[in-house]
Amino acid sequence: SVSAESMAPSQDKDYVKVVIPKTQEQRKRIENSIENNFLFKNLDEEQYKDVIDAMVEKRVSNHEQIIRQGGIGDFFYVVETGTFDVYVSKNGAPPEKVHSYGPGGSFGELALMYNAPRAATVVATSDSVLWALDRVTFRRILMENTSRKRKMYESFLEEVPILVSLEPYERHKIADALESAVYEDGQLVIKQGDIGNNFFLIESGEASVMKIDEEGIEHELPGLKKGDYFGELALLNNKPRAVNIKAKGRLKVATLGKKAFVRLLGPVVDILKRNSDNYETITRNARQQ
Ligand code: 1OR
Repeated sequence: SVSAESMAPSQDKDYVKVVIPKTQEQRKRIENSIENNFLFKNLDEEQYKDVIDAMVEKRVSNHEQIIRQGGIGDFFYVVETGTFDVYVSKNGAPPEKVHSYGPGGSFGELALMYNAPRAATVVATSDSVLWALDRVTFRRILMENTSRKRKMYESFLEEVPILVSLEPYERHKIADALESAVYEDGQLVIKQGDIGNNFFLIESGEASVMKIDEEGIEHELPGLKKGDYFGELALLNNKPRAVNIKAKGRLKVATLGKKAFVRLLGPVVDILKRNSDNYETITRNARQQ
């Protein structure tokens, strides 16, 4: 379990900033590596500079072990180039591969956030370049945002039916990437025919679903409620939005961009596709009414 104390970001300003001298070229490479990483979103200018100042370049060879399950957490890592596999051994059983990372990925935050032993072993599967951030700087700058978001979405994501089959850690990664948005009664969330860029989960409220047929006649389809999702179809099939979706009363949604959707919902894509087969039946039934 996680004690409140270990989660509290340090309040005192009584720290010495870590500054590892680096070239302009190295700074540029760090910026590119963290550009699409959600843990680095919403940093102010000073925090952003402090993080880059503190990072250390680490070149590793194929097969090199970066983190050992059970070990002590010292650094958080961002991948600039190369690939890594993650292994977990449960109750002394042989380690199983559970995940892999490529450029832009990051790992090693759990032990630093929770003052816990390393939860997995991470091994390079090619010659690679990493940027390592020390524990103190990680906790001072990156932890607050990360743990706030993971906590905020945790209980909600546990109750989303499509996500129940995921590991808790996979839901944490989804939480890192989610952004909430609010729509007022009657506001259009998705417009039929538009290009799709986002996936939506309903945090609270309801949405109505309307399909306009070839003759321009609007048909009402079954509505959506808390825990339901929408917007996946255009992302799965690269097709225009198939329906109009409107807020029915105040609607709060959590959204994922397309890239994050593909990366994080990979394990449930088959379920999403299977479920979407039902849409045709639903649409047909609605037309017959
Ligand atoms: P850490 O500090 O514990 C190992 O060091 C890192 O591997 C860990 O932080 C995560 O950043 C990363 N479970 C736990 N840690 C994982 C997992 C994981 N995948 C990557 N890491 N999974 C659950 C396995 C039962 C895999 C989920 C896809």
